[in-house]
Amino acid sequence: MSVETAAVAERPADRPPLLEQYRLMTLIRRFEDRATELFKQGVIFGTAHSCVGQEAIAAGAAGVMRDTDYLVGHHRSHGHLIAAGADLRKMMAEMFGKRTGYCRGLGGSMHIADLSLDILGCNGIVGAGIPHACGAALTAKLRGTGQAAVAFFGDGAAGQGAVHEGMNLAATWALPVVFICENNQFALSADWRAQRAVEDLADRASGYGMAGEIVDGNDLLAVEDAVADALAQAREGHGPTFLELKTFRRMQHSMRANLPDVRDPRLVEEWEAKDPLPRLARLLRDRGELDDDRVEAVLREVEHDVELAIELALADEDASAEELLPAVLGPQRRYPAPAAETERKLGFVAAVREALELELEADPSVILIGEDIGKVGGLFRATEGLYERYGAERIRDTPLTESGFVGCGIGAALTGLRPVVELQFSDFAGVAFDQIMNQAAKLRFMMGGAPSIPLVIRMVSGGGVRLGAQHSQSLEALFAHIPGLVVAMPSTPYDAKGLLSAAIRGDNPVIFLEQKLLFFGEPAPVPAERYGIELGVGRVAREGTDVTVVALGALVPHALRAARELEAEGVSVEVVDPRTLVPLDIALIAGSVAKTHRLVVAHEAVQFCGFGAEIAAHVAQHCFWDLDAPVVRVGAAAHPIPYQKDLEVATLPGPAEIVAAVQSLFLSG
Ligand SMILES: Cc1ncc(C[n+]2csc(CCOP(=O)(O)OP(=O)(O)O)c2C)c(N)n1
Repeated sequence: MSVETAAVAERPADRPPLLEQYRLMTLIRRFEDRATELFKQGVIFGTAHSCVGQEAIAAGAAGVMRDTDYLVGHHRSHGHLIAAGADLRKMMAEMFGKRTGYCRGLGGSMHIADLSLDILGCNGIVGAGIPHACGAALTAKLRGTGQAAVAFFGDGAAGQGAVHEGMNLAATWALPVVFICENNQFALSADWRAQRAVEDLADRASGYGMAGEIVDGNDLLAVEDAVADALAQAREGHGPTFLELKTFRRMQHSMRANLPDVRDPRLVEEWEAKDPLPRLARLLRDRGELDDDRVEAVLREVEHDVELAIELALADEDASAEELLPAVLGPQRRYPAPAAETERKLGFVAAVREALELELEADPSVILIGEDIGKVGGLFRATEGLYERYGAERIRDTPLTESGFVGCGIGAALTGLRPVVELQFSDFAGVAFDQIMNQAAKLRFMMGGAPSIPLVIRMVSGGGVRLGAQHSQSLEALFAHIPGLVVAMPSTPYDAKGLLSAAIRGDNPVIFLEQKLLFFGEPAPVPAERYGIELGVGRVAREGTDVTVVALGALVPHALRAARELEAEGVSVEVVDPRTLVPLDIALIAGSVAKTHRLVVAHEAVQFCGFGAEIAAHVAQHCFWDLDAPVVRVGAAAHPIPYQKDLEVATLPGPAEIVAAVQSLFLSG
């Protein structure tokens, strides 16, 4: 009896019959071969990646996963999707750019997801899905559902920061995740042998403090056993496992196949002989479960399934432009105004804290994630006391791993939690930027506008406290430039509480900017009750008739001071606070300009390419005939924030700059 035949004898009865696994692997191969042909014919475009040669991994993992386990794929995931039960027609339709595709033609091959099957998506950014799997596993753990997350990635991805961060986070929090590294030996042209100093990638597992195992990825039975064991460990609370599945990519890197294949032909030949499909066929023949007729019959069946999917998908309607904008952000919710005026006063940070507390109280799916937010209560004390009240599970202190925990928040948001992630300074967004820009902002769109991503990323922003160039930036324009992010920038304690509450209750990723200078402002009235302010609705902070000053965040109090000074000169200033930059209440701004005929836009951020340019351009184009003078911008000079006190003060615009800007309008008018 061969080793494999012996393994079959011990194979648990609850696994899919081997013949079914053979059929599944044949189906995946047929799908990939036909997709490759269709790519060459120009029916599929862009890029797509064949998993031929790696089918045993997809079938083996799916064979032992529960239907409810979360699956996170990568760019080479057609096999994982098919094995998890994805609809072939919708997959083909997606690759054809049809509106019946999984992502309505907005995502393409690399972004197919099916949340109804707990397939959380694939990824065009190598390694980026790993933290999402951690977030899904966190949801499962906190809810005690017994689900686990399985994340696939390649040997190339194993070098990515997001992978390291995700693995460390998963091990630290003992999350139920199985990390499946499909070591197909090449990352595009990069031979894995030249990409690491460890003997095997799974050696890294011990460095994270998790179990690691090297598995023959072309042996279906070995894959099933390894993944089943890892899933059992995960479900029993023993945390994640790193499985390195040795395999080989039989085809070129992508279906486009436009690059030279640098792989040694002898290696290609060697692994051709180890192809998992004939290998399983041999085993089945040895056991008398497969013969030529059955092979033919299976081929005919899968050909029929794939051809039918292609035929139906080809007849479907193309993706339509009407789908585009609604897919970017979910609708904003409206909230009733607080019942009564109040005399009670809070500072800015206390108002933020109160919003967090009320949302934690109202909704058990709200959790907070960030560095030093627990016992310390956050660097600026916005989470003070929440750890004591809501405990370590919901107020989650993290390792220093911004990319890891922002990505974890995304995965948690995709699976039903409402995470509020704190970045201590908006400057640190740089190390989490892929998760913000390519993941949080784009997942809804790339998945066809379907999923909600209720994720709030709070960031302390701006200068004024001598923290230097890397802790003082105002980066709102950067975020506002990325479709798919709501950007909130409150200027009062009242707005901070109401906007944050709305951000947490809403269905979109929100960048919530808390400007440091506002922390030192006078306490102001804030109702004690839970209330929300619709994101996208600005306010007139002060009425006036001669000039409109649109001010952002910390510049609102400066603009109000400037307005008081200018009043003494007989100039009546209207101060408009947009409160959110995305969505932007442009109607409020345009209405004010129609009344005052003059506009100054002021923000703390660098003026060059700042958000003020967007407002100025809009008004210049759409309100031109209302203007009696050019639009003037106030912002910081184009250099990083300096440390030295006088230099920092001189860099940040204040009331004097706004006064001067307003005066210049009347001189030129
Ligand atoms: C962050 C990032 N870097 C580079 C690329 C370009 N790229 C796409 S796939 C790929 C190779 C990935 O190799 P691996 O993770 O081993 O997966 P495989 O393609 O072998 O399945 C590269 C370099 C990318 N998409 N994302």
